[in-house]
Amino acid sequence: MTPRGTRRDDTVLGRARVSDTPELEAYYAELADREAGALWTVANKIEPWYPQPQSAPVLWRYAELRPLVRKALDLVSADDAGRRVVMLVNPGRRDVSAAVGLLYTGLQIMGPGESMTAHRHQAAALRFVHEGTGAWTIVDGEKLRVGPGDFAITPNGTWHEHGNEGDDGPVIWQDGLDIPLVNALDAGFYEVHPDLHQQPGKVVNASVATYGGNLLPYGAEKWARPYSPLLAWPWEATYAALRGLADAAEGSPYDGVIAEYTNPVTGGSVMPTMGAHMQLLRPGQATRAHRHTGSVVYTVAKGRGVSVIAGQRFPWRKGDIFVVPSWAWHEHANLDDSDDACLFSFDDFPVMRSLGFRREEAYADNDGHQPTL
Ligand code: GTQ
Repeated sequence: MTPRGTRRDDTVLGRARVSDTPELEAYYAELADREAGALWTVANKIEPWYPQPQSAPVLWRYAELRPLVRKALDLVSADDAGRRVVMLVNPGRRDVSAAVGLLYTGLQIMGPGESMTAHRHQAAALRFVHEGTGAWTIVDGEKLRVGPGDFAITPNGTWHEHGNEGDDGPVIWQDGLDIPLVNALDAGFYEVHPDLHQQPGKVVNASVATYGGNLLPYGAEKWARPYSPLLAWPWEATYAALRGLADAAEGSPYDGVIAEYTNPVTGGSVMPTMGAHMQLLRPGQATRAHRHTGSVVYTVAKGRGVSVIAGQRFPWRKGDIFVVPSWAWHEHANLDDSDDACLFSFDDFPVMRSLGFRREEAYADNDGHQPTL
């Protein structure tokens, strides 16, 4: 990424350009003694010309993570750990346990027959299932059964507990949470369920039955919460929708055939702090580069390809997870000439939009493609 404000930028009128002198250094020390400081010593840093993310682009290979995640099964019980999760930590964001920007992600593993107690917290969560059958989660009393490729949400403040009722091996799903955002705003709360477990309603995947058919059911206008009443999106329907969309529409020059998981009542993002998308790259398709404010965590749902992020090439295959920091140039390519590739992603775009921070730019040079390092 381009280094912060070049010397030329910083000599522009209106930017701080004060050199240290012994008098000034003594003065800074006096200010520091009183928990104060001179703005001009930090102005160019705290008001950059454009975003300067601490996060680096990173790709985590599923083939490398999977054995490590499975190892945790023998090392800690799910209940002792609370949640048995291997988190993915950006080298520039270790201090806040973020994968990128203010987004957290991790791989959670549950052995056959395991279950954990219920809790709720200020942070919102989402799940994308990597492998295994028998996974379930109960979200505010609704039991959801989820399998590979399924997407589910745990909106902030909802009670949730998870388990694996299958008998043929562990389940690995990916958690995405806005924990670093909640902590950055000093707004975190956490509660254990008074009975340790919820009493689930009788109908499994009730919200999918109610809202999952592209029809707005009677009474939907009464839904007044700031998140989607639909809590899960099965892979088969999502993939079929993307295939249909690919037949009917051109898609985005930057993302291929892309669609957002939405709140069926408002058409908006599934939760107020995090959005999620599924995108399909046609066989051999290579998109053009763009950049935007907002951080994104991608998971390869299908196929193999490569993404170029801030000039760096990241080849990927199914299960791999990679991140695009805010304002980093990025483009994606499907390296298979006969099959499509799919990328699941979640992001902080709803936060960017609601605060008026959304900006986007196309990469103009070189036919829309970055030169790679
Ligand atoms: O499922 O409740 O990966 O609270 C991190 C924190 C999962 C969860 C995580 C959590 C959860």
